Amino acid sequence: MTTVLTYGTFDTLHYGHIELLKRAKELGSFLIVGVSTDEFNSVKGKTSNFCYEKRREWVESITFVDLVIPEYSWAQKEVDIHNYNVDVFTIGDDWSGTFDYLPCNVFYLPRTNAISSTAIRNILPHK
Ligand code: C2G
Repeated sequence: MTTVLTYGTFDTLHYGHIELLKRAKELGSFLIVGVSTDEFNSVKGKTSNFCYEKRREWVESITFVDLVIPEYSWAQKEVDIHNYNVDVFTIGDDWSGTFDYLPCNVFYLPRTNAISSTAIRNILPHK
């Protein structure tokens, strides 16, 4: 079994996220997704339209995602890689080079153009 790991906020889950996760799963046979908690979002300097519980629920509803875990810090990646025997770490190429230090295979996948949570947030009715 080849275990793949990725992380993200996944706010206003959209097809760009789905395409990323689909390609991540194609890199192995078991896909683990770390969803950023609301608290870690603040650390990342990101705001979300939706709370962690909703964002997690929607990622868990994706049939080819095998396990969802909380992402609560930058430093947990090495711990998760060890604890889950991760073979492959992958993420969008907006992070290219950032995670080369991780102790497993690292792949940066091209992002899907023209769609973003920011663009969606701008057309959603403001709370
Ligand atoms: N993504 C994509 N295409 C888009 C938008 C996002 O491929 N149009 C990818 C991103 O590259 C990332 C994943 O979808 O791999 C989740 O994107 P975000 O929710 O923006 O996550 P991010 O803020 O990049 O968090 O520790 C890593 C961070 O938690 C990553």
